[in-house]
Amino acid sequence: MTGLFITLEGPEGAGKSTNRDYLAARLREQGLDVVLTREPGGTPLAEKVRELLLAPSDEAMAADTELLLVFAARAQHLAQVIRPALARGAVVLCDRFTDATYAYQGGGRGLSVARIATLEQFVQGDLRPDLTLIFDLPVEVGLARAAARGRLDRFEQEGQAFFEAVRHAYLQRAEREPHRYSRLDAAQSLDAVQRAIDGLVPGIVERCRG
Ligand code: T5A
Repeated sequence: MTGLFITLEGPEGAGKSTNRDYLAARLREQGLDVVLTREPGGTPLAEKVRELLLAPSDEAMAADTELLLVFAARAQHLAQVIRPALARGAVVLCDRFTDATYAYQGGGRGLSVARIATLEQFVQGDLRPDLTLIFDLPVEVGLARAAARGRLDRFEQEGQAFFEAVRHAYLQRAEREPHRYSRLDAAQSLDAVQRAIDGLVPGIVERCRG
């Protein structure tokens, strides 16, 4: 068995967390060791950084501060959770990872791809996800789902243009590297999305056992 690093990405309210749990259950049925985690966060310290990133505040956060906090949390998460799990042969299912940085800090905030790539290399070395599921849906549908949950976090308070840029950045990345990304139509019913996920399970199991 070799470890497999799978990330779930997409705009707000796309169904990443719901479907991460669904995929984990399907993979565990196949006898795989599955670790569920998320970003920003995934360790007690990284979860504290998450609170800083998501809490609305009177002091505007500079885009570079946001970028560095995201990667600081990621360094901790990699050291404590992701690398050890992959080393023991587990499947890591991570709700958001560095594609979110390219989408939100790159697409949304307008930071340069080169700057993000420098930090990516510094923090991750050569580690990249083996497979990334992109849950894609119109921005307004995702925001309506997120809003139905109640109080909006610091990112969810951004406007439509910000999230259109986030979505565009995700789709552009998926187009450039089609072998790593699998795009799912997240505007469909949850049942339909989960049937599509069922279709991915045999390939994932094969990669783990291969
Ligand atoms: N961030 C993160 C960065 O800026 N840079 C980074 O590098 C990283 C890693 C994290 C924030 O941090 C930012 C991006 C984010 O703004 P988060 O909580 O991880 O925040 O992300 P959110 O997208 O805000 O999480 P959500 O919980 O809103 O979205 P999910 O996980 O995609 O959606 P989920 O599964 O919680 O579903 C939302 C609701 O929709 C329903 C669910 O039941 C739930 O009620 N739903 C559906 N309803 C109908 N049809 C479907 N197909 C449905 N799928 C789900």
